[in-house]
Amino acid sequence: ILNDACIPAMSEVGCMFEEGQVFVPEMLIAARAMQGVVDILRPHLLKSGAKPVGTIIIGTVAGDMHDIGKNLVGMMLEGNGFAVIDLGVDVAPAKFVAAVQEHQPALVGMSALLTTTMPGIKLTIDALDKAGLRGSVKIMVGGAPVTEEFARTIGADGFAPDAGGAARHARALLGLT
Ligand code: B1M
Repeated sequence: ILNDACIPAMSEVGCMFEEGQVFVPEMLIAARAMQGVVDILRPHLLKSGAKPVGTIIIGTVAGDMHDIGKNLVGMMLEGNGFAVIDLGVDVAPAKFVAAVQEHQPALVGMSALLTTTMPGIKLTIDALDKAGLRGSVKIMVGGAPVTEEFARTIGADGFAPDAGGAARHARALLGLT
């Protein structure tokens, strides 16, 4: 349902926005419709039977309000046995740092949907580094404009193009394959 219908439909909405055929209110309507679908699918996505295997903190970086993809990633991670702490959207580097200090997760996942907010991922990695926490967590990044090459350039440990890939990659990064 997500891969064959909802996600392609969202891409179509994005293209129409780029072409000036629809505007922010229509994008919001599309986002609400998708959230409605996700709410219905949630119990099915979470069915897995896996035991808790570690804690992961996720969030959308500073300045960025997009959360549908991040929420899906969170659900897939939960479905794969992780305890997920979701910091929400517009998460400043200092908030990621405080959450890592408090919860001591195995992995931090960051989402960015805007080219203008992608640098926020690097700023967060730098802040974790400065706080002496970079060595204690793996970092995975994603979001429509984020690429594997970008992830490598900014010093992340991993990148995943979609929610299913994020769950698989998180397990691999933590040696749980
Ligand atoms: Co926005 N928006 N938006 N928007 N919006 C995009 C991203 C855009 C590409 C549309 C376009 O122009 N074609 C464009 C960005 C252009 C750019 O940066 N180059 C854009 C813009 C410009 C804007 C505003 C600036 C518009 C304005 O106000 N003028 C504004 C910015 C607000 C802000 O954040 N500060 C804005 C606002 C909004 C809404 C609020 C209206 C709404 C978001 C609602 C919400 O999220 N609650 C919205 C929407 C819906 C979109 C599009 C249409 C759809 C995004 C989406 O939900 N996709 C989007 C167009 C597009 O992406 N084609 C667009 C479905 C979702 C399942 O996919 O998020 O990519 P995605 O997540 C995937 C993967 O990327 C991956 O897994 C997910 C599941 O498969 N993934 C990860 C995501 N995070 C991951 C993390 C991981 C691993 C994988 O590891 C941790």
